[in-house]
Amino acid sequence: MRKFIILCLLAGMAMAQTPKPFGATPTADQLKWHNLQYYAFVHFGPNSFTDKEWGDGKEKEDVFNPTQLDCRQWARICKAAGMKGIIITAKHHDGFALYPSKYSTHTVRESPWKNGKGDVLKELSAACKEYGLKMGIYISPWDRNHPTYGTPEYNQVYVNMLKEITTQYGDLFEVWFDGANGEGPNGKKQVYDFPLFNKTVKTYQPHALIFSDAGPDIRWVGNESGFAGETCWSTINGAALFPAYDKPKHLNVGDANGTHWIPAECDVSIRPGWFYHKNEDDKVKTPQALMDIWNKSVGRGANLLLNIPVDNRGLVHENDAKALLEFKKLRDEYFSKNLLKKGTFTKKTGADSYDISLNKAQTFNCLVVQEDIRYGQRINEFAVQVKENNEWKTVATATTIGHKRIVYFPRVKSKDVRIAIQGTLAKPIIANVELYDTPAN
Ligand code: FUL
Repeated sequence: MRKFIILCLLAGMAMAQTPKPFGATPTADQLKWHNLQYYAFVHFGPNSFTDKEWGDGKEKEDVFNPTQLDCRQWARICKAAGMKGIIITAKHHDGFALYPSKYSTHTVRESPWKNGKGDVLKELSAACKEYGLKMGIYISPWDRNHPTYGTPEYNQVYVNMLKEITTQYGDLFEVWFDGANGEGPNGKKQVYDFPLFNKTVKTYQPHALIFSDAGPDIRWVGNESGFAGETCWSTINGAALFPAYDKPKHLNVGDANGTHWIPAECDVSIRPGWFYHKNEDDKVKTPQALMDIWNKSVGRGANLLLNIPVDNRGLVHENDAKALLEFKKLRDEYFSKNLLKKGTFTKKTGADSYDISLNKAQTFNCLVVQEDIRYGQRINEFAVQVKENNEWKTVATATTIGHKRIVYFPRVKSKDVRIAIQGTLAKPIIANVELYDTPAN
């Protein structure tokens, strides 16, 4: 009996400690996705050889002939750069498939590469496995080559290709549906059957998250510069969205207390173009520019999908590799010495503040904070304060937090830091706080 009473008491305590979720919350797969934060996009195909961004679908298969294609090199560099996965253009708007699809005659099989015996997706899948990276697929619904494009039959062709892709290359973490919808070879536009496309992905890869302008799992951030809104909600009123949604500002910011959890993903290229162009070899973004993108994507609660235009040899170009690795080094300089290590501080959580007391005064200029998004996104306004001469002084203010917020302020020396929560939709739940002295200012 006594044992029973103790058990009941413990169960009661556990229940009392578990907060109630507020509003829309992420699924288990979305939670895992948030933690990835940073992964690569690879645009590769005939355009990498013809110096185009959008092929017209009439390119001869002969143009695709990389002489040194090495997916292990891509994976090695992405891994060393701190990325968690690679999403590849299995098929871009020109319709050329990087794998030998049964449903097209415009593929690697018809190209001279490896005498038509090659399969880029197969090589990438093996390389990702070897380097512990996740793999994702971009497969453009717009197809400027396929003879059925613009007819209802094409939706089935596309579904067949989706099935090939989702069943032949192991686990996929993300499937990327581009919103572009132009004319095909017969001059007609396609009416896409997105519900059927989504169903196909979920049937064969139940854990893969679907990206499109409208989700259902991940939304476009509304620009190709890599910047999430300064206020950025992972929640949005999902019923208003559709593929090729024309309100980028809405996608950029989301909706406070929105009906659906559809977090933003920032896609941006390390060069001006998505595909490789020799004349952009000296236009690779600098580590500092990439840091700015990091702060405005990951630092605003979104994920960063950074594109690397693999070159016409089939390799990540030396200049891109250099920038990626230097950016990793820079991020480590910023974020490897968290001043809030275990045992160096005490904390006190109140209804509207989170107070940290360091064991001794420290110099810092950056605070990283995360909400416990399992219970929803709640905070919409907060200030970072430090105690100086026994008085709290505000050094920075910001709006939303969500998965992560990175806040910079002029360097200060103090023993006491406070996150003063000034606006919430529900009782705030902070999961993690970090403090850094970064090279930012
Ligand atoms: C756009 C496409 O039209 C571009 O070519 C590129 O693939 C980009 C990521 O998405 O909608």
